[in-house]
Amino acid sequence: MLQVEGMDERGIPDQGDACVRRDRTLPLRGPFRPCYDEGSDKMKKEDVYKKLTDAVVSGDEKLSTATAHDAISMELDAYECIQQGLNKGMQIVSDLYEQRKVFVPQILRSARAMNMAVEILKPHLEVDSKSSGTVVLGVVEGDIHDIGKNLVKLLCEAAGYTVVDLGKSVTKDAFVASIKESSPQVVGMSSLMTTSMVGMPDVIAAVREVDGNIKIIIGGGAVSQSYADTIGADGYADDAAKAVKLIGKLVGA
Ligand code: B12
Repeated sequence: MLQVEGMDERGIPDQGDACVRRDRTLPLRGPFRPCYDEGSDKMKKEDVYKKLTDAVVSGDEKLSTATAHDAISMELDAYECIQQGLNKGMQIVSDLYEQRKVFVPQILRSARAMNMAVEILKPHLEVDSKSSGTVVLGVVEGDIHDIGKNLVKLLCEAAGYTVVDLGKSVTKDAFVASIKESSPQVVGMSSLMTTSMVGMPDVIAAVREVDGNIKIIIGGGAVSQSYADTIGADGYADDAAKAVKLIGKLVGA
């Protein structure tokens, strides 16, 4: 079988010597190689975050869901598990994809491992009960990359915002129809592709024509603060937690 540099024979990224079990007599669960001492009676929260990260990197949904359950029984903060564990794993997989060390099937397995763990953690997110406002979110037309947008949605909801999720490949007309219907304080657009980000200025113009007070923010791997400045967006954030802070600043929450 072809073995890629930096990966084992199953296509799992090499995690270095620190992750290789010393005691190989215990059965391994799935393709994951634990980085903590299974003999010790207590896992630290850092071990759980690391395990969640590794489960996403190796696309191991059994491990990601089992670890999410462990996190809940240990009463760990669900938000931190998503940010420090699952999201970190997805960023690692994205980088490996860029380096051509993993390919589409692995990416999809990783996304599934992450989403299944998120579903378990979601009900345990501490949700701010006062509604802080309405945010319309969508991935711009021609772009189907919605993993990042879904994380932004999740953390916005946890912060108490009502989120109208327009999904992926959202047309300008769909953004406009949605703001007419839900009168949001903020519209957030996501783009991961240079071919789709060019549609953002048109959406901004159309939204402003309907309501000049709505704040418009952008994010996703294809865009940057300087692109946001160029097209006249009200803000940019490079991760979901920063997106929530940015929204809070813009709506004065
Ligand atoms: C996963 C992935 C896929 C998956 C998507 C699954 C899904 N449901 O999303 C699949 C395999 C389907 C896919 C398909 C394609 N992909 Co792809 N994909 C990726 C990959 C590896 C990771 C993206 C990702 O999910 N990252 C993890 C998330 C958590 O990060 P994120 O999206 O950046 O989101 C964070 C922040 O940006 C921010 N954020 C995100 N949105 C928003 C919104 C707001 C308002 C704010 C404030 C913040 C914010 O918060 C998020 C969480 O922290 C990237 C490579 C990369 N390094 O990004 C390529 C990449 C985006 N894909 C690429 C391409 C070309 C494609 C395809 C065209 C491939 C093909 N030839 O068919 C198709 C696209 C079809 C289409 N029309 O969209 C290119 C784009 C190149 C470019 N510059 O235009 C990339 C960059 C890979 C590459 N270098 O070639 N892809």
